[in-house]
Amino acid sequence: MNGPAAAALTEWLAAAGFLCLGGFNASDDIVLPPQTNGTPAQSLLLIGSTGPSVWPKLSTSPEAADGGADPLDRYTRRALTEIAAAEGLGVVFPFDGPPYHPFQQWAKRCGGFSQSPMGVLAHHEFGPWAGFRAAFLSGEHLKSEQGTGASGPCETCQDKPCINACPAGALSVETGYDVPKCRDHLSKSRDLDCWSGCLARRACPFGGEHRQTPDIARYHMERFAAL
Ligand code: B12
Ligand code: SF4
Ligand code: SF4
Repeated sequence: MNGPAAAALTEWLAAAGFLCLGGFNASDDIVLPPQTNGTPAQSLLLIGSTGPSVWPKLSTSPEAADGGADPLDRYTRRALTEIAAAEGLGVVFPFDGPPYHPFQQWAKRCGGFSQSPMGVLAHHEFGPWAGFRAAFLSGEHLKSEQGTGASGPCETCQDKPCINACPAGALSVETGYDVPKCRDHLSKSRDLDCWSGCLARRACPFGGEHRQTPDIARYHMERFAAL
């Protein structure tokens, strides 16, 4: 997508609290899901949010007021389905599954992201604070693939302060993120600092201005703990 259509999409996404993190064309190594009408998708746009961007929109939404489960996912589904339909695009979501769509693989294909020792992908601009909210699918090829083409910051991050910041020793370069160790630590007390946001993520020197506020971080940690 290029020109005026791309500008309109950017505006609609921003008004709903989201942004486009990149895009790419289908290729031999990445087969995309079919569009809503069943025909093969030729390109994908990755839609995300960073830190608190979506929160002001969510907090005034019907989904936040109705007391139901998973307001963020339900708001995301409604808002992004409307935008995709207005643009004639298909849409898939990261929370539909299992089986889940490979959003992290897609983000790496967009460029700008690297695999961090925490499992999340880190980005030069957004650090470890980019959440993936949807992928828009088009039957047309993108004229130019959108994304930096470069890798994220982890490979050249010498000290990797995220690793030592974890009080549970749940992270290592060799073995990545030890989920049971992290869960054991969190289960000790609801007053632990980690409940206001993973200390390892907060130690990353990239993307500090996109960091989640403590209440948003707690929302995500509660959902993680419940899975
Ligand atoms: C299942 C899942 C988990 C499981 C992981 C179990 C496992 N070993 O697979 C659990 C519950 C542990 C988990 C935890 C978290 N997750 Co999670 N998770 C997912 C989910 C829904 C599906 C992953 C999957 O199976 N994909 C299918 C395969 C085929 O796709 P893939 O791209 O190849 O998958 C890669 C990931 O699975 C990754 N991976 C493997 N193990 C783990 C463990 C963790 C913690 C993560 C993040 C990734 C990861 O490696 C795969 C190869 O690249 C994705 C959404 C999605 N659809 O991708 C979010 C997702 C990966 N999670 C995400 C996040 C942010 C978290 C949390 C940080 C949530 C939080 N608290 O804020 C926590 C980590 C806890 C912490 N310390 O803060 C984000 C990552 C964003 C990013 N920038 O990379 C995603 C993309 C959700 C989103 N909407 O943005 N998660
Ligand atoms: S601290 Fe370094 S290794 Fe850890 S997530 Fe940030 S850039 Fe990647
Ligand atoms: S939430 Fe806490 S224990 Fe879990 S990985 Fe992050 S810093 Fe470590």
